[in-house]
This record gives sequence, C-alpha cells and structure tokens, in this order.
Amino acid sequence: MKLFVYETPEATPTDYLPDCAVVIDVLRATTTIATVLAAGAEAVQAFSDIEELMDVSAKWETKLRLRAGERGGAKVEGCDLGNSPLDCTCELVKGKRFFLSTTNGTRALHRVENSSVVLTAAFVNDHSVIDYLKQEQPETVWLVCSGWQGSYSLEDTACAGKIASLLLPPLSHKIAKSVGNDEVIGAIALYSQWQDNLLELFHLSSHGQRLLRLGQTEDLAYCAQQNVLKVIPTQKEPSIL
Ligand code: 3SL
Repeated sequence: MKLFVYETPEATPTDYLPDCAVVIDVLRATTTIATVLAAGAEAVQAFSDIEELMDVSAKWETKLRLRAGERGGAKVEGCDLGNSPLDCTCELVKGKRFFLSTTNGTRALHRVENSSVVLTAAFVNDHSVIDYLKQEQPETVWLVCSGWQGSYSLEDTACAGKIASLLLPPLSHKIAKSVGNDEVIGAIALYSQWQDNLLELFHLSSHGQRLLRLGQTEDLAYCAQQNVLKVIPTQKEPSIL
C-alpha cells in the first residue's frame, strides 16, 4: 500500500485517481455521515450545491427524506437540519435518505467521487476504516482532508495522521516506499503531538473557534470521540454513501 495525505481537496492531483480515496472532514461533515449511517439512514446523498440538493430531494417522499444544509457553520434556510451530528438520532434518521450539502466536506467528496473506492472517515469511526484498509490493502490510498475553503485544517490532518500511523510500521527510512508524500509524515507528527488531547486541539483550530462562536461546544466534544461507531461509509454510486 502506498499512502498519500492531501491537506485540502485542491491539493489532490487532477490527472489520476487512487484505488481508494478516504475523505475526512472531522468538523463536522464526515462525523455526521458516520453518525447518520450508524443510526440507520437508508443512504447519505452528498451535494456541493444547495439548489441541486433541493431539486433532487424534491422528487423524494417527504417522510422518507431529510435535507441537511450548512454554510459557514450555520444551517441553511429551508433545510430540515444543519450539519450537527447531535441532531441525527435514530428516531429521526432511520430508514430515510439524508440529503447533505456542506461548505467543504461534500465538495471534497465530489473531487474524488470517480475513484475505484471512496470512503469517509472521522475520529468517531476511525478504527472501522483502518481495519477495512488493513484487510483490503488497496495499492494506492489518498487521505483527503476537506480543510476550510482551500486552506489547511488541524483536525482533518490529525485524523489523517492517526489513520496513517496505524496503517504504517514505525517511521524509518525502511518504509519510504509506502509513504507517498511528505504530508504523511507531517500528519503523523501532528497526531502524535495531540492524540491524548484532541478536544484541546479542536478548541485551538480555526474551524473549532468558528463553531464555538456559533455555540456548538457539544459538537466539538462529540467529534473528538475516537472509535465509537462501527461503520464504514462507502460510496455506492457517485456521491451516494
Ligand atoms: O465544511 C464542512 O463541510 C462542514 O463540515 C463545516 S461545519 O462543521 O458543518 O460547519
């Protein structure tokens, strides 16, 4: 397996795709996706564009759908929900299609949707994704961080670092063949530094600060949990997990 970390979707190559792309948006899109699927949703359908979400979901029976839209951290008017995983209870989502559009996470998914296998990961389901990768051993794996509007985000890169550190043997020149780019080493270093204090890292991060200003303190604590959901969100057709 050769592992690459991309710190933003924009940093991914445009002339080829990997055998497996893992999209990461810890705060909060991929945490929400894992939560919704673990709670029994029929599927998550992701959109970059809110208008397209509204048009496609309009063809769905009202009681069998939920529309979730977030921009700048806040709920989009006209949607049933924003992007808080804490709203996604079994009672609400079970059996429904979850139509989702967020600022960065759904855009990152769109970027790699034609890869042979597309998964999403967050800290809440990290071990499920790691176990899948260990078992399937795809030849090339991209860990694609969603970042924030083209810039780096600490929480996504830390999650990529955890996945990389548990997939690779201890770092030394002997594993250079498995390390696709220097970002892999940087991500592992970030995770190693903060692994026992992820919540503090989230409070320090720019998007964590944005969510705190919006009163989403409990969301940060939820998203900082590790390995609490046994779910591997896997794309079934482009943008549908
Ligand atoms: O950017 C995104 O895709 C969202 O996850 C951002 S938020 O956490 O919902 O504000």
